[in-house]
Amino acid sequence: MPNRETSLTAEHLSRRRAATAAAWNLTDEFAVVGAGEALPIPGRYDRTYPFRSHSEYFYLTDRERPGGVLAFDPNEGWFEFLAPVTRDELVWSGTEDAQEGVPDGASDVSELSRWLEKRRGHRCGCLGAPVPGASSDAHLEDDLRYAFTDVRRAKDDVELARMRTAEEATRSGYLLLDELIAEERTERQIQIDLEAQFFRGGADFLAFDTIVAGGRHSAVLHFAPTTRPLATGELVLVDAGGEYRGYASDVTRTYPVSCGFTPEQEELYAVVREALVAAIQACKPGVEWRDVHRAAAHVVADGLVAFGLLRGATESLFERGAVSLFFPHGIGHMVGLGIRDAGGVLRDRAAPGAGFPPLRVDLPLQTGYTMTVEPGIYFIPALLRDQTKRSELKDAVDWDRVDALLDFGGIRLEDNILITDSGCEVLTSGVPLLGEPASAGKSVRPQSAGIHREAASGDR
Ligand SMILES: [Mn+2]
Repeated sequence: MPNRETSLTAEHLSRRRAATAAAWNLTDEFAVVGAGEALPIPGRYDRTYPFRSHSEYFYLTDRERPGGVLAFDPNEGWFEFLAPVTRDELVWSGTEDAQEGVPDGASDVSELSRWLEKRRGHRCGCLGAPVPGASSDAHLEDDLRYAFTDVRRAKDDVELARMRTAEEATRSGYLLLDELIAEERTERQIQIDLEAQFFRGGADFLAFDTIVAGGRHSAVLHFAPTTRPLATGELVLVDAGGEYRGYASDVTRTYPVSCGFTPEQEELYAVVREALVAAIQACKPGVEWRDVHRAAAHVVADGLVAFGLLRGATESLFERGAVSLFFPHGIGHMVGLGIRDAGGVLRDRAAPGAGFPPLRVDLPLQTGYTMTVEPGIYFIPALLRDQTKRSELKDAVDWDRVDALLDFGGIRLEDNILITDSGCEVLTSGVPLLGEPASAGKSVRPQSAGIHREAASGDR
């Protein structure tokens, strides 16, 4: 069994901090990283939204607690300032091992102002949530965040262990969907049972708001479940994931309700699945993420030509925007510490060019990166009724066919991958794709040296 130790040791923390300090390469400046404060819910007296530390703070402290500040002076090292635990807090919300005051090795956050005062006149870069009393130099802040984001991209063993725990919880929920999805059940009922199973399966939080979208709703990319019952012949798209100790999983599957796919659904499902496989096969160190997108988009283009919806050559359909009418989002994003992890666009790079949707991630992949791969084909009336597009793409799209499919909904398939030295590992291989039993996943997917797809029942 791979190392599944999900607790962060002092060594991990000092390794992360050392890598960060090296990337910052400060001489005369200093940095502060804020945890943030619990946000009051307007009008609800002392109620607050669930607190999550800023990811930049959490990565360097592993603390899920408001009010803290981690500070770094290149000549004196790291300083930790914490909001002291109060007696009231112990009475109302204290955990078993919490004690009044601040733990050894940390200072009361009220001492931060003195620490800042001592460094007055030096430039300060403020990361994480805003730090009261610190005035951030915007240029330095940008540089520090840019370097730090790069440090955070490749996952260490504790991060991966937490992600695997989250993936396992998510898998246990998805395995229930077979019985949950049925005619007359509502999106909401499915959501409730799915989320409960995530928690039973070991999740300690939801990675994001669960999407359960039946029928036409499946063409809305981030649809919130309703009490509308599912009907036979519809598609239902489920995009959901559990989280564990801050680390997320993010899986999408699309299913037929009750009696299997219609021929049109089946054909388009096969195209999306082929796009998923092609994109995953493209993932290895050094490959540009935009090229992973392009690989999936080309499969979608060819599939829609074969389906009879598009006419023309693959790359030209992509560049002219005919593909993004039906696949309007990027191929995926970085996932890990939260559902949107340290992605971003490398500096000084031009937009990827015609045909691409806005990309949240535009950089070359490296070993240790964890990404979602999530192609889709949707019939989104808001995009497909656009008269300008209709005249621009008059020859490339069979618009009569489009009109007949405006109620089709959408299909998306999403896995999470870990970039390895030789290719990638599919972290979510335990969640079955239709036509592919989870336990036999490895043998059903096209063989490729680049993909390592673990058997779901094996050692994870
Ligand atoms: Mn996603």
